[in-house]
Amino acid sequence: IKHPLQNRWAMWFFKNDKAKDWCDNLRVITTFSTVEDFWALYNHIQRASKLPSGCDYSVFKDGIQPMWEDEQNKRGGRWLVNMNKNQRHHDLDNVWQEMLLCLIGEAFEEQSDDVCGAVVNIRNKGDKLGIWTRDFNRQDSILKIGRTLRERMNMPKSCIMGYQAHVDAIAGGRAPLKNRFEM
Ligand code: M7G
Repeated sequence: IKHPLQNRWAMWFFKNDKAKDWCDNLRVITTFSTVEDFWALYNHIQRASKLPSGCDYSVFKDGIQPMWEDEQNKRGGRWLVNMNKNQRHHDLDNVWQEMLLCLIGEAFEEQSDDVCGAVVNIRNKGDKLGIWTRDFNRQDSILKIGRTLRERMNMPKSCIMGYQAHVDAIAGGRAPLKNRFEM
């Protein structure tokens, strides 16, 4: 018998094809709801660090699309972890794996309900990891999630994480997004 997870999750892949709309480049790979099915999937697919630049993996609760516009995301935001270029080789896959284990293992405990999913962006300018939560007004919950993340990922104190609201991303503009919270 397989070990059930608390939630069913969907894993998504994004491949940057500039000829298409952003949404049309996003595909579900599969869903899973047991520990064994997660590892079967994880071990079968390409490591994040081996993806071409411009690609993303996302893992979201089943029913939530990994986009700002989803009903469960539109009032939310993300904790963003920026990686520098030489971290792709050493750290990226480990940090992403730890993020996924936090997610599917419900490491955020009472805050788990606030968590929608996680994203890794492979980018030449620097890879990014994010945990998306459903409401940027829920400060206490967001800060607890941030604290758990920092501990579990063993992030050095020198590494600052920012929380950005999706509404700010949608509003766009050329200026860098302001952080609603930092830690
Ligand atoms: P990115 O892939 O998050 O980061 O956003 P990057 O700038 O490092 O590549 C790149 C662009 O993709 C954004 O400026 C948007 O045009 C588009 N995009 C990204 N996301 C996450 C969304 C989304 O959730 N919804 C929509 N409509 N577009 C998005």
